[in-house]
This record gives sequence, structure tokens and C-alpha cells, in this order.
Amino acid sequence: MVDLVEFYRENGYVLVRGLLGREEALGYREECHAVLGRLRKTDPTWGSARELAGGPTELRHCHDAQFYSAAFAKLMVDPRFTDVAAAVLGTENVQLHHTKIFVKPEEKGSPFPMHQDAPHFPHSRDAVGAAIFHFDDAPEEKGCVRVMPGSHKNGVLPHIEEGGWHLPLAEWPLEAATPIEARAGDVLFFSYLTVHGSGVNSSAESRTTWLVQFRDPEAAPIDDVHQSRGQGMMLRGIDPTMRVN
Ligand SMILES: O=C(O)CCC(=O)C(=O)O
Repeated sequence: MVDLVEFYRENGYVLVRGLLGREEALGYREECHAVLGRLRKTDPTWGSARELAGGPTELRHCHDAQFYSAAFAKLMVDPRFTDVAAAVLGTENVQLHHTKIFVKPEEKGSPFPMHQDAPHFPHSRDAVGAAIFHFDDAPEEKGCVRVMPGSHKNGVLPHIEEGGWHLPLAEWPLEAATPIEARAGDVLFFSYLTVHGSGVNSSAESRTTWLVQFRDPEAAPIDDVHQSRGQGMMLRGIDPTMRVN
């Protein structure tokens, strides 16, 4: 755990290999696709992503999946996950911000332009992070997540609001970022200050992930800009602030 935390502190991210078993991850893949199959179809592709991809692409999503399938409620409090989340935040206490399933469909899965998460939901402290659970393999051609190592040390950068709160496309090309190729069961942890994005899924298989955004409860939201069902639920430890979110 010590090496992993050191890597995270230095680089703003860490990929934890095999946090889930492969078969277990593939089971969650089925669960994600089943949830999406029950959901009315909407596409959250950012306007700026269309510009980046140079043509139409697609993304399927479901926010707060733990309200639609108990499998996700269970995984959210699994100590294999929450112990790493606590370690990278440097706290005993881990609180939920929100979760989302993303499926990037084969051949045309939408990219995400480079951005930080902080401008989407600023907090009083920077102890906010994300964990992306990979439920199938995510090589580069599937539009794996890409990060700018060390970028979390530069604070919040000015973002462009139009098209989805992103960094200027020409100044922040996806190709300049490090691709984090992952296998089913791997979980990528990164700070909400780490600059990240992802490419188009041009492969023949969809890419299935589940993102859990979490924080130290001592980090309070600055504005009421991002509400989600279940926000403030404790995933590990206690909320010493006794704040009503
Ligand atoms: O899943 C991805 O490819 C990136 C998602 C992302 O950047 C985000 O939700 O902030």
C-alpha cells in the first residue's frame, strides 16, 4: 500500500491491478449492460467530444447505479476498494460523491477531452478522487483513460464551459497524455485535480467501466453544482463533520 500511495502522491493517479478477479469483473460487466438495457436511452457525449472525434460518436451511461442494482451498492463499500480510497486520500473516512457507469460502444465510443474533475464540482479541500473500475479490458484502441502525470500539482486550471467543462483542445491534445491500458478487474484511482481524458473506442468490443467519485468528508462542496442521489453516504469510517449534504 505504501508504494501505491507514494506513486499516487507523485503522479496524481495509480492503477491497481487485479483489485477484482477477472471473472468477478466480467460479472459486473453483465450487470452494467443489464442496467443500461432497462434504462431509457440518453447520450451524454460532450459537445466538445464530437469536435475531438471529428464525427458522430456514442456513449451510454447511468448515474448512481447503486439505486438500480444492489451489486453496485455492495461494491461501493467493499474494503478492497475503500481501503485504497482511504489510503490515497490520506484519511480513515471515505464519503460518496457520485457513481456512473460508462459504456463506450464498439467502433464509435465517444472520447472525453482533457479536463480536471475539480471545475465540475469544486470542494473546500482537494481530498477528492475517482476510481474507475474496469469491467472489461481497455487497451488503447478501446479509448482507455489517459492522464497527465503530475498535473494534480498545478491547482485548478481554467476550463472552457461550452461543450462540457474541458481544457482547450489544441493546447491539450489527448495524444500528449499517458494511456492507462487496463485489464478487466483493474481499478484506476486519480485525484480530481489530475488532468485526464480518453480517446475514441475504435475497436470491435465495447468498453465498460464504473466510476466512483469519493472524498474525505472534511472536503465540503463549494457550490451546489453537482447533486446526486446518495451523495454523502459513508463508504468507510465516519463523518466527523456531521454535515447535512
Ligand atoms: O471513462 C472515461 O473514459 C473518462 C471519464 C471521465 O473523464 C470523467 O467522467 O470525468
